[in-house]
Formats: sequence, structure tokens, C-alpha cells
Amino acid sequence: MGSHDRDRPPPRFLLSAPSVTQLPESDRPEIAFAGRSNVGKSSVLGMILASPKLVRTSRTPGRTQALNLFSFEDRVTLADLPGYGYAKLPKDLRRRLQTMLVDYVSGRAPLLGVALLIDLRREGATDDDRWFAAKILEARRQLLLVLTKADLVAKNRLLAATRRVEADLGVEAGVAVVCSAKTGAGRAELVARIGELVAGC
Ligand SMILES: Nc1nc2c(ncn2[C@@H]2O[C@H](COP(=O)(O)OP(=O)(O)O)[C@@H](O)[C@H]2O)c(=O)[nH]1
Ligand SMILES: [Mg+2]
Repeated sequence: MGSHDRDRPPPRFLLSAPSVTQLPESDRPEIAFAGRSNVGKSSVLGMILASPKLVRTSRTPGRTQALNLFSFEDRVTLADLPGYGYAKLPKDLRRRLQTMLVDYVSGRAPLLGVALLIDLRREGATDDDRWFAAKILEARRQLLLVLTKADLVAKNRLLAATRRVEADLGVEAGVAVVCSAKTGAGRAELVARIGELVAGC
């Protein structure tokens, strides 16, 4: 899978569902993008699809409260999930979104794996990130660790920040993909890793 060339089907917005039960059944492999509010989920998705305008991004955290599905190269579905960990949302809404995320990772039949995004500037994972990583593994989905906003971190901090997140989540050093939706860094590797997940299913 590569960038969308002449002979590749263009990426498409499929649908937005307010809850897991309203998602249509699908026999296409699905990969979801999860992480704290504002971490860059929609931006990374726009970068992968090579179509930023297709995916809504926002400066205001807590905006996406639905499950948004996109078709990538007509053979995999990519899902933009609501963010977690945004303290300013009302408590009952936060709880509802958490339940929705857990229902999705544990119950969505075509779900192959989850890209868990973490902002490199934090130089580590939060309790929320560890909570969700555990849910992904409990549900026996593949975990793809994606570190975002590399353009905002000094080059001499990148490696330490990456190893710190990997250690915080208890994954092997070197598994994370470092990327920047701003510069496009990491896109080829992300697309390749998605291709590997889909090929291995
Ligand atoms: N500099 C920089 N800003 C980014 C990057 N990715 C996302 N952003 C910005 O971070 C904010 C949140 O991004 P968004 O994709 O909406 O995050 P989401 O809430 O996780 O979907 C927006 O203002 C984006 O423009 C990146 O790689 N570099
Ligand atoms: Mg978003």
C-alpha cells in the first residue's frame, strides 16, 4: 500500500456512528486510531489517507464524540475514535465515551488492531493511556504504538521520549512509529505497518 497514485482507489469517508451498536457489519479488516483528546488522531488519519480535508481536525479537545469510518485503498477500514482523558468534559459524557471505547475494542468484529497515539511532547504515557492499552490487549487486538507531533520535539529528545513511552506501556523498545502529520514524517512506515497487519489477518 502506498500513497494514492493514479491506479489506487481514492480514500473515502464511509460514515459517522454515534454508538457501537449503530456501526454496520463489515467483512473488511478495520484498524482504529485511539488516544487522548488532541493527540493528533484525526491529523494522522488525514496523513495516512493523504487527504487531510476528508478528516476533521480540531484545536478544541473533546470534539469527536462519534465513531468515524474511512475506506483506505478499498481494502481496509480506518476508524477515528473519540479521544479519552479530556478533563473538561462533563463527567457523565466522559464515562459514556469511555464505555463506548471499551465496547468498540472488545466487541467490534472486524477490528484487527488499534493504533494508540501518544504525543511525544509528554515524554511518557499517562494512566489513561495505560488503561486503554490494557483494554486493547485484553480484547486480543494488535497494538500499534504511534508517537505524534515529532516536529514539535527537539531532535536530541526524540529517542529518549520514544523509549520512555515504550517503557511506560511495557512494550519492546523500537516498536513505536514516530511521526508528524505536519511534515509527513513516518507516513510510509505507518502505511507499511497497516499493510502488515492486514496481510497477517
Ligand atoms: N505541529 C503539529 N501539530 C499537530 C500535529 N498533529 C496534530 N496537530 C495539531 O494538534 C491539534 C489536534 O489535532 P487533531 O488531529 O484534531 O487531534 P485529535 O483530537 O486527536 O483528533 C490540531 O490543532 C492539529 O493541527 C503534528 O504532527 N504537528
Ligand atoms: Mg479528532
